[in-house]
Amino acid sequence: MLRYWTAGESHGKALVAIVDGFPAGVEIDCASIDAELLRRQGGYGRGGRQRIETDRAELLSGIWQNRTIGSPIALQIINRDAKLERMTDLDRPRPGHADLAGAIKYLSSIRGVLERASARETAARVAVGALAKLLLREFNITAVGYVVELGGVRVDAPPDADPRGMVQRRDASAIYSLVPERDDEFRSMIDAAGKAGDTLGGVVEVQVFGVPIGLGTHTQWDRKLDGRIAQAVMSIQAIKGVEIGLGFEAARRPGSQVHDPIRFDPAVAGGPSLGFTRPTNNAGGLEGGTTNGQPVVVRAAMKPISTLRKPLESVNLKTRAPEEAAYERSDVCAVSAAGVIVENVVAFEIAAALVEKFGNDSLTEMKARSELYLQLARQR
Ligand code: EPS
Repeated sequence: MLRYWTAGESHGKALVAIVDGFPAGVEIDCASIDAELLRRQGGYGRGGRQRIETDRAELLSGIWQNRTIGSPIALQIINRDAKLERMTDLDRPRPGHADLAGAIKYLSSIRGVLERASARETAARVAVGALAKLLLREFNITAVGYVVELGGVRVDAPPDADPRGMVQRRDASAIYSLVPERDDEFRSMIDAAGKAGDTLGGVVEVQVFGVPIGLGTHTQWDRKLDGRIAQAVMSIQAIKGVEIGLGFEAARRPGSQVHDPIRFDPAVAGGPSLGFTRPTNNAGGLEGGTTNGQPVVVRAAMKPISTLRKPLESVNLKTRAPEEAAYERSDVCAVSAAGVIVENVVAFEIAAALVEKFGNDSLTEMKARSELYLQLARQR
């Protein structure tokens, strides 16, 4: 079982993660983990905090001579803005944040709640996902995340089955969409929202290429891979909706325009689909909670950041009298960052499913078992 936990407050000393069940023998590439952390800090519309931090993952255990050894991997990301002890409490909860529900539930300060609820925690999840990608790389599995909608405006790209081309276009875009030519339009929207003291949300999409047929299972509800992905993605700060493949659109179409016909092409029998091709991928690579050899497609809806410079109505928790919500430094738009976070969170769930199928002791055994399985599956 591959799993992880995170710890850390937004302005505490560090963010920490422990990854348990990571197979031995995977080569560690710290630069690729830090590159993901840098991407998470970027995207047009981020706030002042990102100018203070230079996030780097320091691996503290589970590695010897640059390879994993099968032990738990502990990592930390130091917070430069570690000023928690000097920070005061808030008395007016901000609508949309965990402030009100958290302070009541824990009979505590708002500060104690917001520091852990903050999306700063996603830096740890990105580092963990980037680590999982080093395992996926060994099986030629690639995850690509990008923005498909921002502030209610869609940014559709022509379909592309080549992850490298997608990554190139996404990395050329200031908002991490696949259409950098439209950046100016979105920059202006973000600028206008910022000037108005408002914030913008959006939708991000992740495609995972090269996933073999047969990860996950139909046999038990909590092992269905679509369900696991949905839980992992929904738990990301500010995410309010998750779709797989066509998602909600599937409910609006007749079955003949939803389900992906099955064909067989011996020319691609050596690939992850074992030759079973689909002219469409409306299922988003998952049928019956199991991968079907097509790319896994996940979309997530991010609400606009809840901290507004022009605050909404709230109540002073000391007096219960109406007052404006508190304001703390924040982003105008973090949808680009959400693209990076969802990409890495989904990558982790795919890696966990891979480990579940092929074992988590060593990469060598995983590869041998994967080969044997593919060989048996081709004969099925
Ligand atoms: C974030 C760090 C935070 C916020 C943001 C995300 O830093 P600070 O509170 O010091 O400005 O910028 O968090 C939120 C907007 C939120 O709602 O949680 C980060 O590193 O991503």
